[in-house]
Amino acid sequence: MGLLDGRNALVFGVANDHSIAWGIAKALHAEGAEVGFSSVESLIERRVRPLATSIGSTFVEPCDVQSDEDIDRVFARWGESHDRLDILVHALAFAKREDLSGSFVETSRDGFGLAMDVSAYSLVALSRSARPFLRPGSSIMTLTYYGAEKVVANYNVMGVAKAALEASVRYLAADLGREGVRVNAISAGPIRTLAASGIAGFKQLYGGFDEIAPLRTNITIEDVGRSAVYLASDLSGAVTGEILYVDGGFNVMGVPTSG
Ligand code: NAD
Ligand code: 0WE
Repeated sequence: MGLLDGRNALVFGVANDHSIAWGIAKALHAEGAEVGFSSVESLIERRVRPLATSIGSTFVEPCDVQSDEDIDRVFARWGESHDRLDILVHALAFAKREDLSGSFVETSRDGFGLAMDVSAYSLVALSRSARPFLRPGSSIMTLTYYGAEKVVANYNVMGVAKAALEASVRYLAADLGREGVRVNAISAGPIRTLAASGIAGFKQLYGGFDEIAPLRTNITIEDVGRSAVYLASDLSGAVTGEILYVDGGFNVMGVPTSG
């Protein structure tokens, strides 16, 4: 008996086996959910398909979330084999590398728009396309980061995009609540994924994290996966519009305790 027996899920954002999206997919599957995947085309055959196959998934569709056509096609394909969607996972973000270091004040109009489009607007677009498939009890979730609310060095335009994403979670929750659909975000502590590799200052940030967080440990994709099961399941049936911190308590600290 799993918490998600008989449910299906569509997970956007797997790049490889270090991806938070993969940690979530594994955890949903372990509780009995059937999981479909969507990722950017270039990753599908080499990276995503083998992972999908390993948990018995056959639905694997390419999608660049900047394209309305791509989004429409993924949900049209979903509709060919499914009459509903119980769990929608949005675990993707992008900003130009040059906008993730140096001064935020230097952010270009173009770079600002790109980060907002891929990292925030895409949740609205995916939620709208998913809507015909959503039922009372369906759950939408996205991934955010502390840099949305406090300044984190170098996170820059992504912090602004995550602030827009978190506000979008609240507005979507208000819109979809009357249909019994819940919308929440997980604010995860730093994890060494593809998106975190090669980031200026990430090593420093990651290094100090386990000395400051109350639980004194780094966060894993399995930690995020277990909390995602809660948000996907009826255990969180009265929870919507929330930001759930999966950060070992890091965000509650003001002046860190020494030792
Ligand atoms: P990741 O690199 O494994 O995943 C990011 C995904 O975004 C990739 O699969 C990439 O293909 C996808 N993506 C980028 N542009 C896209 C586009 N135009 N269309 C479709 N997909 C696109 O890294 P991750 O750390 O697992 O990131 C997943 C989510 O978690 C992101 O929203 C990220 O901001 C968030 N997050 C990450 C951390 C961390 O420390 N790693 C912490 C908190 C939140
Ligand atoms: O949301 C993120 C990272 C998102 C991300 C990562 C990249 C790297 C490669 C978005 N766009 C790109 N573009 C690229 O070209 N995180 C929460 C991880 C992260 O990123 C940071 C962090 C943390 C934590 C950037 C600076 C400082 C801290």
